[in-house]
This record gives sequence, structure tokens and C-alpha cells, in this order.
Amino acid sequence: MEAITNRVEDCILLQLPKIHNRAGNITPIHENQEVPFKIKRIYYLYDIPGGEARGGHAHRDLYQLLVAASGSFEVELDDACQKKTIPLNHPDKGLLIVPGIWRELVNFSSGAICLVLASNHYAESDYYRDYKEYQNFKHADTSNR
Ligand code: T46
Repeated sequence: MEAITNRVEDCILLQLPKIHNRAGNITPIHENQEVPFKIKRIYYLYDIPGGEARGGHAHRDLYQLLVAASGSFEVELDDACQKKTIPLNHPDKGLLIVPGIWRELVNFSSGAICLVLASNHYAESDYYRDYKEYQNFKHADTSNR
């Protein structure tokens, strides 16, 4: 998938497995099985103060799966053409974000934890952090591709 042509509709909500146990549930996630990429990094956002937003950028090559491991939040997706807001509020649902999609995470509930599985290591060079630069990239002529 190409970052320039990817659209918000390419970001899909995945139903993750849930193994029910009388003492609670377990959700296992394997690379190239439940998620369509090799997992090279896991990180999580937590202790997010009320009213704060995270993200506000796009990635050039990175695939990610976002899970509300605890609590809830919303993910605002934007492909410079169309926008869509996806609520995440259960640990057995994961939002797959493909490369080239601007995202902002908002409306975190108290104690929310955003677990992220990523297809590559952290690299600042993979980020579009300037929305104008991102828009120019997405609106670039693709006729000779
Ligand atoms: C995304 C949302 C959900 C690292 O050193 N290593 C890492 O793996 C990450 C993710 C960040 N950092 C450093 C880079 C910055 O100095 O932590 C600082 C904050 O990073 P950032 O502004 O990218 O954080 P968020 O929470 O706004 O965004 C992160 C991811 O970057 C992003 O891909 O989708 O979480």
C-alpha cells in the first residue's frame, strides 16, 4: 500500500480474538496473523491528562494497530480529502492505521491506555508533523505512478 494513495477507508477496525476465562479475558495478537504486518515495536500511551490530544501527524511507511487496552478515546483519521472519527472503547477491537494517514487521538477517558503495535522502530524521518506539508504530499500529481 502506498502512503500517497491510502485513504481513511483503508484504516479498518479489526475484531481481535478474546479468550474468555472465568477470571477474566485474554487477547493474543501475533504478527502477520491478527495484524497484517511484522511487529517491530510496542508502546503505550497512559496518564493522559483530561482534555489532552495525542498524534497530530502522519507516517510515511508505518503500519500501526491501536487498541484501547483500558478506557476509551477517539481516533480522528484524515487523508487530506476525507475525515472519519473512530471510537475505541474495548480491548478486543483494534484500529489498523495504514501509512499516509493523518491521525489525532482525542477525548481520552480517565485512566485510558492506548496500546500501539507498530511495523517499525521509532524514526523521526518517518513522520509528517506539518499538516501543510502533508497536504501537499497527498495532493501531489500521481498520474505517472
Ligand atoms: C501515533 C500515536 C498513537 C520515542 O522516542 N519512541 C517512540 O516509539 C515514540 C512513539 C515516541 N518517542 C518520542 C518522540 C517524542 O519526543 O516520544 C515523544 C513523543 O512522541 P510523539 O509526539 O510521536 O507522541 P504521540 O503520542 O503524539 O504519537 C504517538 C506516535 O508517534 C504516533 O505514531 O500514532 O502515538
